[in-house]
Amino acid sequence: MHEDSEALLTGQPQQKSPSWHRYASVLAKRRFLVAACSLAAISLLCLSFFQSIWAARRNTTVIPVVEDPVPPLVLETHQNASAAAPVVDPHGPEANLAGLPTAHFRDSLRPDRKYITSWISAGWTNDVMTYINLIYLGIITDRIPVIPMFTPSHIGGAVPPINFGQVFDVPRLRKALNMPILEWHEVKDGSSNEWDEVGCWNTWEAVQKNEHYPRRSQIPDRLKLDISYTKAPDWIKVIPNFEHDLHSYFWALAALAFPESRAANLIPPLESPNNHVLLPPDEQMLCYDYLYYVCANQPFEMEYDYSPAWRFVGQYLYWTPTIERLANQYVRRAIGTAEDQPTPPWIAIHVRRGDFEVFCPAGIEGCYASLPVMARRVEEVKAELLQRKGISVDHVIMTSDERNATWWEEVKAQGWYGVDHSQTADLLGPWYPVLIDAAIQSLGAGFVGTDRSTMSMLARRRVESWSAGATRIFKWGKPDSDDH
Ligand SMILES: Nc1nc2c(ncn2[C@@H]2O[C@H](COP(=O)(O)OP(=O)(O)OP(=O)(O)O)[C@@H](O)[C@H]2O)c(=O)[nH]1
Ligand SMILES: *[C@@H]1O[C@H](CO)[C@@H](O)[C@H](O)[C@H]1NC(C)=O
Ligand SMILES: *[C@@H]1O[C@H](CO)[C@@H](O)[C@H](O)[C@H]1NC(C)=O
Repeated sequence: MHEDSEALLTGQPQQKSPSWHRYASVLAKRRFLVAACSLAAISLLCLSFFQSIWAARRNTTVIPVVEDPVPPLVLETHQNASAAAPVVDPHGPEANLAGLPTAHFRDSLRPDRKYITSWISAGWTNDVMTYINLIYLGIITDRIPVIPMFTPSHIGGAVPPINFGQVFDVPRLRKALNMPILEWHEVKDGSSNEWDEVGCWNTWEAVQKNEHYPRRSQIPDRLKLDISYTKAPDWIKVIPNFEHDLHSYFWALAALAFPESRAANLIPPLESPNNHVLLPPDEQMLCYDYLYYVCANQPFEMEYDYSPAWRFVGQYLYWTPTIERLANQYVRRAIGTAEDQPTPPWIAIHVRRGDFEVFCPAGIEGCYASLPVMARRVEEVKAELLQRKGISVDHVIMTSDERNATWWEEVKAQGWYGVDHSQTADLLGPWYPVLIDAAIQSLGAGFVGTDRSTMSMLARRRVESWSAGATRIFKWGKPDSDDH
């Protein structure tokens, strides 16, 4: 399900010159560095010197805004800091940024690289999809995606954000896509109190007419970005003038990343909220307000087999080894497997409830799918796994945002297991119940999920892409919605 936004912004355009001097001095500093390093014979030494500083710093850096909870349940540690010389990933920050994170983001950028970024503004699953779209747009514009953090939504607004790389395996993604992918905390120092002025495209006002401002997001404030927005042309919108859809085309947005279409579509920008500057869309750190509603062919296409964002990006976005290990650990505990035994294969169910009540105007009685209906879908999945892959799966794990204890008793009466999250938030942090559940949903041999839930949709796609698993999505809304 997608959500919509809030609040207001106004501002009369007024001409002010951008602060080029700052950029020029960065360039000058960088030229000095480059000159120093290129004294032919010592250049290699320079490189390894910076790499070793980098490696040393990376092993000790604490990012104040987003702390990495060290899960006490984790058995293996990460890297051995004093182990052999670091191998530089050509797609990582060392090779694609000027150095360590800086107080102003521009000081980190390499003049010979182009970057792309965007913000999030919905529930966590939608935010994952939005970052998938950002990376796909990076592919087709030949730019390096710079991914911000995840900000809390359903888990409570006061919860600190979590870095993208604490959830998803970024090194593995870079390798699979064979391209550089960066995170904002690698570019701008998380403890910086410095604001950066930047020009971005405002897509929101080109796809809808109700909100007279760019899409709202917590991210620009978190990153201390003071943004002057330029409204994107109306032709980015998939269904012209149609108020009930908000999508734009990937390639329409991509066109704006290139000099000719950019120049042809420049109009007076909106003033930035802090310093009241007017800036055209940045050419080095290209940015768009919001990329959730973007498609290649039709709205909400990540559901469909051909979805390029899923095929070229989403399916390669694996959980970090830590998340994956936690998911296995929680499954073993749920079904009573000893810690030192391999996790047996399982079928996960995702029942999305919570705010889905709004789809049940006549009350939830008979609106949600019943457990016997889900049980039939589970039996279909078991039968398909046996027939198609010759595996017989006995364990069924329920994940849900439902809190009704009576309902959970009925779940257990089906012979299914629940995941015990009574300690999870306290031990690991408030992000972890949903992260672990999402991983459990996606790492099984089969999956049964809720129609209209993007969390279920991503789990289904992952099970299909990662394990060629068997999946079913149950419908709901009427007593007989999925009663077959
Ligand atoms: N722990 C846990 N939380 C869940 C589960 N299902 C839903 N939630 C919570 O409810 C939120 C709803 O999903 P979001 O991903 O935030 O919202 P969304 O992107 O609109 O996703 P859908 O509403 O499912 O389409 C999740 O982020 C969780 O916080 C679940 O199975 N386990
Ligand atoms: C890390 O690696 C070094 C060198 O290989 C070794 O001497 C040291 O014992 C290792 N430390 C840990 C904690 O594994
Ligand atoms: C809790 O679930 C039970 C069984 O599904 C249901 O009968 C009951 O009405 C629910 N209670 C609430 C408060 O929704």
